[in-house]
Amino acid sequence: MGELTLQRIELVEIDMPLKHSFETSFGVTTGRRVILVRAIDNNGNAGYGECTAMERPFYNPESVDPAWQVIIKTIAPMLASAGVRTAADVNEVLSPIKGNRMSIAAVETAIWDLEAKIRDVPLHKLLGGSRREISCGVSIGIQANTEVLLEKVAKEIDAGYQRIKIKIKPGKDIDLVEAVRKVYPDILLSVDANSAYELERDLDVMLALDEYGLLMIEQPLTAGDILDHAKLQQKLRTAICLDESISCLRDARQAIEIDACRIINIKLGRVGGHSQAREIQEFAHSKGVPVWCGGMLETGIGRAHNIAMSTLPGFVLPGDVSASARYWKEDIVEPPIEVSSRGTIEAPSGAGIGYTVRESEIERLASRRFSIEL
Ligand code: OSB
Ligand code: MG
Repeated sequence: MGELTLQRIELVEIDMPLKHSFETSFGVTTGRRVILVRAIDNNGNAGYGECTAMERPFYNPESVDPAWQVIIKTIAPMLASAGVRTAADVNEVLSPIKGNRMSIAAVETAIWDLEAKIRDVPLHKLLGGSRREISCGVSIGIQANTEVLLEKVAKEIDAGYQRIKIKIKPGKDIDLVEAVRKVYPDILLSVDANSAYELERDLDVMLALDEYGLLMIEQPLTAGDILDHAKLQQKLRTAICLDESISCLRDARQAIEIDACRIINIKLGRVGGHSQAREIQEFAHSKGVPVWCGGMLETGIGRAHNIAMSTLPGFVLPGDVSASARYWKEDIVEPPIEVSSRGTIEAPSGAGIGYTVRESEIERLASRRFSIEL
């Protein structure tokens, strides 16, 4: 009862132009090529997941085209031979795979949605969520100049978002923070460097940023630099938050153990899906380390999974889970994801991810498809 029998994995790639381009220290994103996964059972029920790999491997080593191949050539056959009966087993079955966690997450999250639909419960309940309303912040990309940045910050504060994060890179950092802090001395403000700094070369910049009462400095150094993050954390009052460095529970344990970070950003894709995300937040919570849900410019499908995950008890800080309309003219779910004037989203009460997937819109945007019988 409630067990699932996977019948088929369907992939469809869609092209989604962003409303506004999004600039980070690693480059400018103008749109996303998104691999969507449908996990289908023997009764024709469908669960949905989204692959958050970027088109090119600049955020992390994954990217769209290799992800497509890994799902078809490795993940689907492994699931076929394992015969999984519950979403909680998928992560373990796929554990022989090194890396490629965004590909794994795309399929794993689809199977969680499918199982929640089969059981007719909201995904956040199936995961064990302890809150109904989640807190939302925004991530603001690098802007043409400080005036434009201040306009964007004002707009998001007016909309009710509880935390503002601004992207920084060498040469576009202290001045931006100074300008925002001058107008908003008290808001929850953080910066995200996406790995652009180096400990010795940029220590003076980090020490300068430490003077602005930031909630956190997100991923200042390269992903593999856990040791250097620990050295940097020793020199700062501001909490370091790790994003790119944390791919799994083991990474989180080691980072916390050596005090390389005092906050963790959890992204479903980066860690390989709901099972691993849940373990990381549970561990961090037990160590008193707050976590929050990061974003990868997701469509409504990925966003809905992020909402469900953010109801877990360790997610005590506002996440980068913002309204569909910040990124998309038209989202592929209905209703589009909206944020209240208090900067919150209520987890939906419908089964699974709780939003209706607009198949006709997906059809219209589709550039390729693949179907694998299990
Ligand atoms: O580092 O958090 C990041 C977008 C793409 C890649 C990496 C990151 C981001 C964001 C956007 O900050 C978060 C969002 O989806 O709103
Ligand atoms: Mg980040």
